[in-house]
Amino acid sequence: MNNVNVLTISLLAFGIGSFSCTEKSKENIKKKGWVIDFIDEFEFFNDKNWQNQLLWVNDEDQCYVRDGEYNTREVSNGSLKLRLVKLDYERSCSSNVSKFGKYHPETQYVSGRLASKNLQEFTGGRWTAKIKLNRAGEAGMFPAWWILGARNNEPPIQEDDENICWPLPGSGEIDIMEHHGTHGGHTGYVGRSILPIGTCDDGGDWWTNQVNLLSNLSEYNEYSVEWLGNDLVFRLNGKEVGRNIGIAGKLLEPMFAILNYAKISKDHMDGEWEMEVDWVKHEKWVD
Ligand SMILES: [Ca+2]
Repeated sequence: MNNVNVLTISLLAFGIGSFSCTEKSKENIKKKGWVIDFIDEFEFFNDKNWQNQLLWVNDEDQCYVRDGEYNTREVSNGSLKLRLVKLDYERSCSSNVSKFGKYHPETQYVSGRLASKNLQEFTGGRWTAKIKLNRAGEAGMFPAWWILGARNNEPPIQEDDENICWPLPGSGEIDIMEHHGTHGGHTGYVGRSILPIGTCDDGGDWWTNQVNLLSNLSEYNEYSVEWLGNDLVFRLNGKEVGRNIGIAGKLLEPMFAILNYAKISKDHMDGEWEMEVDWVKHEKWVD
């Protein structure tokens, strides 16, 4: 063997050796446990993650508007702000339609609602958002962080399979952080999964699986829901604070995230109600 061949073989051997080494280290760093498969840290508004959702539900008082109109949405300094804003006049709201085809009446209140529908949808796993409110405990406040089955038939309807009415399987609902100002005081919020009662018209049972929880709403906290075996576990800053037992399998369907600030009553309010979101993420469990 001449020197050139020895060199070639050595180089080949070295090459093969380092290739195996690379494969091995790739194998070593392959993640296990909870792995993030979606995160939005709100460095900018990413329309690959979120779209406006305009509709009228729960007889809500506000009108959802698009794209941060009236300062209802802002992404700045690494966070999302959704605001319920009082205007000094009533504006029309025919863009918000109920499931019975009724148009929202004119209103002085406008707000933002974002959904990750058809953009970021996941089955099971764990959803978390880091959220704070500028104010809490005022009559009518109804900010929420929640997830909904991807086949839900409410607007925007963009694919043929979005034809299942709330809250039947395919259109299931899990509320991760919902603050009802009239009942929640300054620290109360709820988590829950909604139980379908039977048909579309029967609606859902939202009280059986409701867990009444406490947090310092005006400071940043991490609110999660996690599929754990056949249970749904609600977490506050990583700690279990509530559990819906034996229900998780019934909600193992692709779901999208919703962030919104509603006004659930006709009560008077002044100024702005704001929900600030530092980030939203979804994680999957890898064995
Ligand atoms: Ca879809």
